[in-house]
Amino acid sequence: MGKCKFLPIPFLWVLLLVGCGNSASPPPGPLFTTGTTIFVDAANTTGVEDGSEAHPFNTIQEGIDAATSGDVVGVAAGTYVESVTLKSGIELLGVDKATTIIDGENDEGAVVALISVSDVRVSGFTIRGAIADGELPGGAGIFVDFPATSIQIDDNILTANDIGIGILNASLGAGGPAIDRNLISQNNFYGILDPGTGPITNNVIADNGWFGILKEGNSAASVITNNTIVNNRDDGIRIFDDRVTTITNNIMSGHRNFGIDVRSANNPSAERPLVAFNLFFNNRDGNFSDIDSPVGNNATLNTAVEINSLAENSDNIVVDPQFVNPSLGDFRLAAGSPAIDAGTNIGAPATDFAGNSRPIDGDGDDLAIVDMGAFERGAPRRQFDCPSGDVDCLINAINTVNTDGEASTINLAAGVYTLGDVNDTTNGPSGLPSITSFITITGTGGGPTIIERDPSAHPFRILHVAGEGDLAIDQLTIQGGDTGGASGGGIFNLGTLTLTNSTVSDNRASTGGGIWNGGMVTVNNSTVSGNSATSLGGGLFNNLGGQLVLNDSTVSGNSATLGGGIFNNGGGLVLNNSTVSGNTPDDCVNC
Ligand SMILES: [Ca+2]
Ligand SMILES: [Ca+2]
Ligand SMILES: [Ca+2]
Repeated sequence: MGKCKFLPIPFLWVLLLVGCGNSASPPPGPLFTTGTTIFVDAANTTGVEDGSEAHPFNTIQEGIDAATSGDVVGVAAGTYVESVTLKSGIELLGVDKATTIIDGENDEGAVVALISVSDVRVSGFTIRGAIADGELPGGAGIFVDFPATSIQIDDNILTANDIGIGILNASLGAGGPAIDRNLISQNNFYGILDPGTGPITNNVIADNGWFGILKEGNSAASVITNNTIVNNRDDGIRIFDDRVTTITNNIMSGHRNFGIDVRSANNPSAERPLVAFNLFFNNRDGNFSDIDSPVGNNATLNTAVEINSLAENSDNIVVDPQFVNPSLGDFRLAAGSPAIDAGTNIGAPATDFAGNSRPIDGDGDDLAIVDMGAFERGAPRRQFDCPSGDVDCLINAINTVNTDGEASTINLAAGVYTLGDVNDTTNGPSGLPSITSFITITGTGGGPTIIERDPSAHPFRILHVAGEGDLAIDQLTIQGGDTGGASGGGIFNLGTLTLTNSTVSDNRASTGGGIWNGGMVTVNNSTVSGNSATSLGGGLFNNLGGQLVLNDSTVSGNSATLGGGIFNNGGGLVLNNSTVSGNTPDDCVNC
């Protein structure tokens, strides 16, 4: 859990759509309920198509044509080379936006057209290929004309179009589309053109050729909240002769021109945008441009003081947002980002781009405030810091976490932590309290960090992980444990144990001299060496029902009666790029 898989560049955006960290919430909305769903699957080449689950249509338009108001058109993964036109009252849902692709193949108009419709939803697709050879007005991935109420465009990828989402006649509609949680990137001209009255929330709008969002020519009043708008070639947001627009909780960075560019030269009735609680950074020509009379202020405003000096503006900041990995398209907020808990909860959406709920107290001050941008960062982990060799600090920290259950990291200064007494007797004696909660123990560098048993003390192992425990060890050496007859000389694991950049050495037991496992053990870039067992598994013993995974690790110089390196007693065992060699009398039994 909590693992975030980074993907190669061509698929970097997949990172954003699968979500990472503590993301758990699936996209909202029902998917593919038999009885109300028309099924579409490009893979159906039988020639028999009736829209049932057994005989799906093989084009999306066939599914829409067969649907009546209230139906869902559910589309299986695949690439659909077509342009589709929606009807009112239909939900068009792809099963997975990364793999359910509508490709207009250089359609000069729209790939998905919503013309004078209401009560429709488009969700779960990659939509691409609306391209008009560089000519205006250009093609739109999703094109909305005469927007009415209840149009929802959410959780899509719009890329490789002239315009990601284009709306026409927005000022005439009763309500514009709600545009939420879309990745709108690498379109030739605009990310979103003239959004109308609907809220624009939680979108990542990046690397588009001109503007991230353009509101032009009396588009209706709209709300732009909690978007991450980055690296578009021209402006992040341009407001041109427009109705009042509320812009809050957004991040605008890396634009060649302006973060926000307000122009109103031609229309004395144009209204001022309300700009509050946004983050601006590194917009080359200026963060906030407001240059045209008669209603403009004729200025380029760069500092937060300057931007907030306008009567309509407040609480904006100018600072590096500290994205996790912007060069790989990962615009989540890193720990310590100034955008964490810096927005306003008023008017903020209840979830973020990844579908995680907002707001979360991301800075640990017990106040849950919405973050700026499309991503809400999770709660910080509690940290304990122990001075070099302070065993009491380590024991007290483990006891505290076991008692209150709040996942925590214990940082150990470099040095030797020598255990002199038994602290727990579960499955035999241990020098530290049994781990019954979520704990990371990490060396902080600057030299080795060693946890060892005092050689003159009574026998005990170093660590015990209970079935409900989850222990991660990083940059530590676990050495000198001796159970005096029980199993697991260094570590006895029944729960989840992860060793990274660590060493388990010179421990002794009956079975599992270094580690005895009946749960889940993952060993990354670590060494298990010089351990011994009087019977089975000198380095590691993996019991029936256990899972043992070694990545980029070494098991060497251990000894036992059988299975000097590893004795696998019927558990799952995976060796990835790892070495098991030089053990006595053998390296690996049942491997
Ligand atoms: Ca067909
Ligand atoms: Ca927050
Ligand atoms: Ca807070």
